[in-house]
Amino acid sequence: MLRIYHTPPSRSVRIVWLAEEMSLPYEAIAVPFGGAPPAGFTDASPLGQLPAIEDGEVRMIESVAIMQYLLAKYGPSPLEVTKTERAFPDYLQFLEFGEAGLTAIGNAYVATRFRAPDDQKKNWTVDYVTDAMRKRFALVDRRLADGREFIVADRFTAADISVGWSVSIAKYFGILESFEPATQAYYDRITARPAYAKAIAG
Ligand SMILES: N[C@@H](CCC(=O)N[C@@H](CS)C(=O)NCC(=O)O)C(=O)O
Repeated sequence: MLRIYHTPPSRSVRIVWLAEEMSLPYEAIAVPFGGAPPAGFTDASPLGQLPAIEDGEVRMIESVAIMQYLLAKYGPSPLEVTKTERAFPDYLQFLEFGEAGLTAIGNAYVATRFRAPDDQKKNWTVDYVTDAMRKRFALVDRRLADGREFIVADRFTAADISVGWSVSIAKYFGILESFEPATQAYYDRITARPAYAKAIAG
């Protein structure tokens, strides 16, 4: 069975959320922050990061790649936009943008906020990262400003899981003081899904 190393609110939420949306059987294995890792975790996640999966002989890290793998292996699913659909380029862009554009840069913010000595918590780099993230989230605001319900393709897709987790974590860490109304409505809409509730509950 698919094993997902999962501790909310980390990026492993993306994987459990997708598995729930696809009704995939899986086992979630908790990885305590700062505690002893469970058996198998070090092999599955050489960088010690979440998420990681084991699926038979497959070991994977990188949340968006794992989503692509699960969709390809256990699909077809309407959560994926295929190359014959007009929204295919937008789908690829926002699927990747959720991690590469929106949140990868945020690791420096989180690490500095929680691990840096007090006198180094406020510095030029933190201000730069915060400003860069706000600019990147403004692209999500602009995308949603026309009233669309979902980020691409007029339906809920894996791109919403990718971007949606990023929006939720920006709220969690208070990186954005408030959302634009369209982004707030988007956040409310996608986090009301039962699959998200299951994933964030752990
Ligand atoms: N690009 C990776 C990032 C993984 C990542 O940074 N995960 C965080 C949790 S959300 C983590 O494990 N941080 C602890 C660390 O880097 O030591 C992905 O999308 O899976």
